[in-house]
Amino acid sequence: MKLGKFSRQIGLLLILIFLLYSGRVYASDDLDLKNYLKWSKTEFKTRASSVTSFARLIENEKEILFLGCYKKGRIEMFQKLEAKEGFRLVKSIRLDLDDIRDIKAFRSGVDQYTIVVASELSNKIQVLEYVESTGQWTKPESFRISGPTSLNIVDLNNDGYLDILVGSTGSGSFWLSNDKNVRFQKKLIGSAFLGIEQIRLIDYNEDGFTDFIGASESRKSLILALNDGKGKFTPKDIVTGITGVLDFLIADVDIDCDLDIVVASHNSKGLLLLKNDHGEFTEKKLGDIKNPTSIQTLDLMGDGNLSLVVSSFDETYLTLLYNKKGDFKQAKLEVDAREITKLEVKQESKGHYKLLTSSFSSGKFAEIELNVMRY
Ligand SMILES: [Ca+2]
Ligand SMILES: [Ca+2]
Ligand SMILES: [Ca+2]
Repeated sequence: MKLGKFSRQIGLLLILIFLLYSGRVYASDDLDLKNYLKWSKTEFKTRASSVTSFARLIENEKEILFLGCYKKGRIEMFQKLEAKEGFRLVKSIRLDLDDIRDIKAFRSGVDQYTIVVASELSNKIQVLEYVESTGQWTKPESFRISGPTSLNIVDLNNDGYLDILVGSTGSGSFWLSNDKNVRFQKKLIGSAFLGIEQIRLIDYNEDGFTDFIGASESRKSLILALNDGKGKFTPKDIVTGITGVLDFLIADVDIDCDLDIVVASHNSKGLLLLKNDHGEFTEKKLGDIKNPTSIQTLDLMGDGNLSLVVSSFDETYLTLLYNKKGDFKQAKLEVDAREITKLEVKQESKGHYKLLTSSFSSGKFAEIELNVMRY
């Protein structure tokens, strides 16, 4: 009899633990998050052991994912045709690459996508094409570049055709100029752009031409590259003494009408806000996050100000940094994650977000639906 009562108690305890665990949100401040944040997670399994990056294309209701997997180098294409559906595997291709550090994709024809892969270890950029109606892949071009780390698809010379901007850890970064038929010509950006770990696009001087900022490990700086509109760049170090950058974003996070920079670095600094003061940047540590891998913005307070969501390689949760008039309050969103390599946020509607994460150690990716209930 005693044992029966005991196991009933254990059962109740387990149910209680389960109830507490599902939808768990920790707040380290006075915000009562549980009352206005709801989330759910759906996981999808790839046929690889590791997902290092992904490219997400959104075409009305349809969503296409090209996942960069390891190892060997492999691309898996998933898609969902309607918002309420889950992702399904469509096609995959195996590449002879030692890693996939970054992957980007764009629609390059009515029936065709162009996919670009950067392999840091194989010192190679591989361009692929995928034809939807036949399900066929082709590999029209590849380029030897020393240690490519980051890719951006952007028209850099204003001819109306998308080019490929390549950040590389080697000496000098490159861009691949589109000849109007989705064939590319390699162009050196300049010897100042060396040791680049990550690149973000911005029209810094607001002249209509896309510039970029690169995080250079060898220069220990963030370098601004001003574009003359024809794909020629002038370099300028705008922040020095910055190392170990995995990701960064450029946005007005302290709400004083100028652009700041938030840096995720794998050294002891973790997450840093570089606050813009008339073009000079002052450093401030944000929250307490070990090995942050991706930073994204969303509006968690419902006031139009940008809050941050940060993934970490070491933690099983995502960190939310609530922006209260330029001050940040930290909270943990427990998503039971494993070694997140990339996080991307898509806003569905006001207060409704879909987050996508890829995992280094599980070969899975996950979609996390987040609803801010106070709207
Ligand atoms: Ca172009
Ligand atoms: Ca510009
Ligand atoms: Ca600012």
